[in-house]
Amino acid sequence: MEVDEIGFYNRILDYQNILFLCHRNADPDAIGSAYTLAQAFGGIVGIVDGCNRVAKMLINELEIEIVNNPDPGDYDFTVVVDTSTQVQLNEIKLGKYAVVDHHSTCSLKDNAEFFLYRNASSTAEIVFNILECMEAPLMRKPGISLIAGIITDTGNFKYATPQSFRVLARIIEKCGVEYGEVIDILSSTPQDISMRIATLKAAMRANIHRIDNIIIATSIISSFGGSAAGVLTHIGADVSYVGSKKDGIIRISGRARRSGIDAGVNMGKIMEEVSEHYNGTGGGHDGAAGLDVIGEDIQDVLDKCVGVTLKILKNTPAGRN
Ligand SMILES: [Mn+2]
Repeated sequence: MEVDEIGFYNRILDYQNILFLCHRNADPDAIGSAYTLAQAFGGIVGIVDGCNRVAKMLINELEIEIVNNPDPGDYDFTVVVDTSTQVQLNEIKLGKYAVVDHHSTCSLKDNAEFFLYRNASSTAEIVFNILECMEAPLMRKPGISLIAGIITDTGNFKYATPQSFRVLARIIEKCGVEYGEVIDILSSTPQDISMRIATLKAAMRANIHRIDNIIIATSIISSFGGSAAGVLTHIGADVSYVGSKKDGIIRISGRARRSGIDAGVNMGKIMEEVSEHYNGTGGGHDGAAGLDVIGEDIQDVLDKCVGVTLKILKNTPAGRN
């Protein structure tokens, strides 16, 4: 059942001992949203299969208590945060659960007791709106975590909407945190040396496809595909796809710059379409998305991504400029 912010908090209040569960490789949006909800309603933040570099920093800096690979059976209720598919929770068995999410394709909501979906640029914005509806205060640490979630999920405001800025301003007013404090925390995150090497390799091995003024870059590395895809769009690609393979699962991370999005590219939709072709799962946002499929040939999946992208670009006026 779909609920609004008020419906969401009224229902949550019925439960105690709640697990606020993040998607695998949890990012600051997932951690910040889960942490803020756990602080407001009582409960604990759960993560499956670790979290990303910036999220780890946030957990240390804010001393967020987390439980690794929790069993939802140990809790009265689970709230799945910032997560759209069961695959993103690995094979964890959910009992009764609710969902709060901002991904346009969210299959988890089908079996949820209730769900709150908003077309927002981050789950953090939705969580803040829940708190505002409750007229609940926002403490410093949850405030910092929500701001970090908005900054990272909007790609440093590249994909921000007017609403992202409005919510950010209200969070700053409410929790008394300086925006610069959060920037300091985020920028002090050291970059892992293996990540820097992977990113350089991705650039070195990149294949480039050009259609008029749009450049699509693809590459294959063994890990850090998401950051590498981001870097490829920073150094010149309008659209990038980086593939890697682990335990027979091919994972592709895709990124698009504003120029790519304006030319008609929607990474979330492309990843969904390509993943369906291979009976896998995929999705995400306009500018950042990913897919997981079972298979052997990474290049074949990358070629399919490029094929779908070219088809879109050929059919839109911007792509023919
Ligand atoms: Mn998110």
